[in-house]
Amino acid sequence: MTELWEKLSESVILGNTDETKKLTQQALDEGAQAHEILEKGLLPAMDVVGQRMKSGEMFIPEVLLSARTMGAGMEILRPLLSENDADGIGTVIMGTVEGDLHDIGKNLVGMMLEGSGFKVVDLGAGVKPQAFVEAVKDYKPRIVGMSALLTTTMPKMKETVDAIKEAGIREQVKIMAGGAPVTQEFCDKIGADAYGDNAGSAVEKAKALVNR
Ligand code: B1M
Repeated sequence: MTELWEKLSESVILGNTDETKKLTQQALDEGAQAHEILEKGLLPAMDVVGQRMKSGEMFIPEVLLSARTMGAGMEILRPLLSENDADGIGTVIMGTVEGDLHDIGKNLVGMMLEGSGFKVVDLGAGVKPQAFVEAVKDYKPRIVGMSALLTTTMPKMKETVDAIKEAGIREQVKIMAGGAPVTQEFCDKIGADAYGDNAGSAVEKAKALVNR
């Protein structure tokens, strides 16, 4: 399947949505698992896009197109990643923190959590600390999940933890954080309960937080 993974990655990098959908479906038809398609075809594309963005070979509109194309592939996989979502082992509210629009990783973690039995309430991207607080009050989740992709928005994670403390509801929820620049050390420093390195580890950590 190596050639198919390469073609799939290339179609995401080029922002060719129709081709990405077609190749994702083809991989499924040929027997690939949803997580395999993500790991071997879709995610490596975003690494290349990141490198090209950094080196100035790709600009924001092209990166955005690739991100949307990646989303189109992920949508085909969503029902397969979320197929055992029946029992609901707890609610997780998920959001990318204020000032940060990157939502692909958050969406992926959300899908994987749904697939593991959590109910996920997605607050979207650019979520203010106070909006997390209101959502905790409204949805009474067991876990608050924060994502950040920019070093400049990481401090918003601490502000969010502090806002939850100030609202007097810190004891009601566990807090998990992740995103490319986030580390275990950072999570410890801001007072989060868990750190997810990737979507798989996020699921493991979330389950541990609710004793599953
Ligand atoms: Co942005 N961007 N971007 N970008 N972008 C990065 C993050 C960057 C590293 C690129 C680079 O320079 N190499 C860089 C950040 C540098 C830094 O802060 N140190 C960067 C920059 C600078 C910017 C802008 C400032 C560019 C500009 O305008 N000059 C701007 C900021 C806009 C804003 O947010 N205010 C910007 C904009 C954009 C786009 C809008 C064009 C687009 C986002 C589209 C979208 O998300 N809808 C975009 C993209 C696509 C990227 C890259 C290329 C890819 C990010 C991605 O989706 N990765 C990225 C480079 C890179 O990371 N390679 C880059 C795939 C995704 C599955 O991974 O999100 O890490 P990730 O999620 C992982 C884990 O981190 C973890 O699990 C996920 C799955 O394994 N995880 C969690 C994530 N959240 C978690 C939560 C958890 C647990 C685990 O618990 C709750």
